[in-house]
Amino acid sequence: MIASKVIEDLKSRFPNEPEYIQAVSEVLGSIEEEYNKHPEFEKANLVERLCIPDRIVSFRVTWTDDQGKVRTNMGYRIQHNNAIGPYKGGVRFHASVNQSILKFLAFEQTFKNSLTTLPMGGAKGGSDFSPRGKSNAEVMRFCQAFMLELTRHIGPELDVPAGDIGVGGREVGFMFGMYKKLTRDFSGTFTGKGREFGGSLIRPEATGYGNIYFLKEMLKTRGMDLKGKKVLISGSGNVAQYTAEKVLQEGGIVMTMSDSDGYVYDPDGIDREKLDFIMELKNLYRGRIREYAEKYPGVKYVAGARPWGEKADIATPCATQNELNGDDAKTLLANGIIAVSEGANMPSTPEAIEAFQAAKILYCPGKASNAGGVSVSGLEMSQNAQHLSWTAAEVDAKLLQIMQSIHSDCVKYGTEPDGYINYVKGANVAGFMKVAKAMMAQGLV
Ligand code: NDP
Ligand code: 2IT
Repeated sequence: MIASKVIEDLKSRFPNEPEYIQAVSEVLGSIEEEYNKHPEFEKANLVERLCIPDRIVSFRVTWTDDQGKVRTNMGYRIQHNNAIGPYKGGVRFHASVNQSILKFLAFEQTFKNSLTTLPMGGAKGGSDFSPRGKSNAEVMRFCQAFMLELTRHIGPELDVPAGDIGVGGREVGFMFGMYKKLTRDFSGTFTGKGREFGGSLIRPEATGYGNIYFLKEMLKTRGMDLKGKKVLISGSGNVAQYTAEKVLQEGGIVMTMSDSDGYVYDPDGIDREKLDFIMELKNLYRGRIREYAEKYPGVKYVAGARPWGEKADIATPCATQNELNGDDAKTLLANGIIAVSEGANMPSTPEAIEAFQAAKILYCPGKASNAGGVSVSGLEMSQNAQHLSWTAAEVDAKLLQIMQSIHSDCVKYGTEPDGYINYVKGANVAGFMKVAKAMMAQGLV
């Protein structure tokens, strides 16, 4: 395989899918050397079979808003690869959703799920519907309409969706309810369910907690920990909130959080009580982060910007793809950043990754550092299949163990001759090898 040739070919076949090409380019660039040690992979054209999804389902979703107007949105499910287990991955509801974004997410999910040590293939779905500004009843009607189509493509051993941007406990509840009504089956077909109906304890916390467990492992390789470290967090949704919670538990100082309108910088740090305010503001009232600056004196609110210009020790982007570019990376480095751990999927642009790696700081891609969410989803599937539930402490201990094992894999496959750990290479090679071996064993299917 010559990675650049495969990428050029994919670009000409899928010319309007920049995010998909970006994700594929990152992976192929780092697995090329390992792949070429196995001529049998090339003979089976494994590379194309791994890059192109098994199946793309797209459909129209028709629903009625509170004014009685009939509305339409697009719905999608990308079933990327099921070599190592049933398709598994989140559902995103956001106005920006399109096929390219979901293809990049499903591709990433395949490698991420492989890293978790659990038997899960990769998928992603979603819609260009945005829950922002919609009433509860509108969100319910939309979720039900979305499920009228999605239901026929999923199942506990076939494809198990979960949350992502714009899809939290409320949306999963509505979708699971409609799935159950249509199939008459109470099965573990969704993860991230409410704890009263089969949801795993610690699933809401899992992505953020896992992100910080991973960061701790990275810091340990340089004899450091989080105590007293200043941390920049972007986003204020699920991943950002529980990333902040774990940073506080580890003695770090949370300087910023954000939403799509701007960011807040709190010179005194966002402490436990202030984080509770943000959680309530975002989860209960669906408010804006600007309101934090209105409540607490001395807090700076910067509209239309991201927090990367602020001085800190650690940055963890937890909002969305391509939210941290090459210039941001240069600013962070000039301000003395020592580690970047991605809570979001592909938040750093290729230029930013290059800058972090050239400066040899600790940098980990989302497919490793944010794998805690899908890991606990996998644990939720196990609990559902056994019709039992584990305690929060049991699930948290398993999550920690999984994040530590992903870190070890990154060290194993990503350590360079000078000792620098290339987490991008480590995660991609480790994730790839397991899927590749499974695909080879299963023949041309
Ligand atoms: P939420 O919807 O809970 O929160 C998303 C946050 O990011 C909000 O603060 C939102 O602001 C902000 N945001 C969303 N889109 C944009 C944008 N285009 N520009 C700026 N800010 C934006 O989502 P999650 O916390 O679940 O997901 C965040 C990231 O983590 C995503 O990349 C997701 O793929 C990834 N992830 C999520 C996992 C999970 O378990 N939920 C697991 C692994 C990764 P606003 O409120 O203004 O929209
Ligand atoms: O990107 C992700 O890993 C998720 N949104 C979570 C997927 C899942 O199935 O829990």
